[in-house]
Amino acid sequence: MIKDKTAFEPFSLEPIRLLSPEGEWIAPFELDLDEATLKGFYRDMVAARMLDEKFVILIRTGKTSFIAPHAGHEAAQVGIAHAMQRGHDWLFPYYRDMGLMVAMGVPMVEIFGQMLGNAADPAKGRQMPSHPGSKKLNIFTVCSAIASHIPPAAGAAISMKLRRTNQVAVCTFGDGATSEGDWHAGINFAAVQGAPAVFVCENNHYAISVDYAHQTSAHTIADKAHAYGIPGYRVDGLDVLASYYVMRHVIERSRAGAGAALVELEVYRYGPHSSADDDTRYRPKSEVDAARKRDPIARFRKFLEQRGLWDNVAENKLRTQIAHDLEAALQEAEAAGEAPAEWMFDDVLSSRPWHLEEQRKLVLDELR
Ligand SMILES: Cc1ncc(C[n+]2csc(CCOP(=O)(O)OP(=O)(O)O)c2C)c(N)n1
Repeated sequence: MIKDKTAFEPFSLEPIRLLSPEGEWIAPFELDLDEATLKGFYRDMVAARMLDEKFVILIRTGKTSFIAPHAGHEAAQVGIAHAMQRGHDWLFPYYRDMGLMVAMGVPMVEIFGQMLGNAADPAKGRQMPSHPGSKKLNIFTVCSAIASHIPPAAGAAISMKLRRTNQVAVCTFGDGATSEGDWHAGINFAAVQGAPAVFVCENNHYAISVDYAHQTSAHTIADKAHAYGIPGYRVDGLDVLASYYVMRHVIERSRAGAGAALVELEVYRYGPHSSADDDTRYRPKSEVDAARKRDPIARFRKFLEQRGLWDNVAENKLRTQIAHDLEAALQEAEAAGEAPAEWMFDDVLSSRPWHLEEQRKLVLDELR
């Protein structure tokens, strides 16, 4: 039972939901978000979706080599970002979080630079595409190895507690990650240390072709929190307001000293696992079509329309603006050109030892 926005109950049988599938506000407490904030959520969700569509063009035209579609995860990702103190708290994301990057405020030029791996890439072209990070915004760089970022998130949170920085570490991952040893070790450590860490599963029910029933016999991912003595919240991740309010409650409870928590945001991934996957091999098209009818963006739009905050004119204006911004950012990123080859030797060690110096010289001579 939900009593109010500061008292969500963990381990609910049904996912916590504040918006009906038709976009009606069904929470037993007053909405306390102003018009600009609500429209900001919607703008970020639409931008995330349009970015996902743009990535498909990038892969089909050979401009990038890897994408991990995030369409279907927008409500969850926008809810997570807006519940954080962005730039103060730390985010430990995973590769499907490009919509989360948009909502965190990572500049689009940096996002495209990362996808192109060129001179516009803050990671200097040394990462796999769809593996962003941001030093400025306290976003830990994505690592491909599933769940390998859980122990670093736990460590950062323990450090925040010891140093009394008033920060929270928010760490995201998929349902498959919860079967990894790193996941259990990291969460146990954060829990036992009472660290301000919020672990967030974007449960899209598949780990590539492995469906939920073959992944775990746990009834829900949130239930796994029982093992570590921390609360586990199960949330409708297609509902941006439920995602936001529960995340805000859980983040602020951690910040106030109540320790770690686990949140499960139930979503659906509309696209294949990645550009290297054919999802028609393991899930019926009818399942994807049915999921598309529960689109988180359409649902939130209905909510805004019912409150007189949105219409077709606003929708067209928004989409035109985002399309323009995305194209401008992509062109700016492309214009940056290739990442200089010698960048691969930068920032590896605090000073370059003789053998790296020698290799750097070899590369430069070769290029000349
Ligand atoms: C340690 C490790 N094992 C296997 C892989 C290969 N792999 C890449 S993504 C993935 C599935 C992860 O699924 P999930 O955690 O549910 O996240 P999703 O991609 O569904 O969002 C696997 C097995 C990997 N990257 N790292």
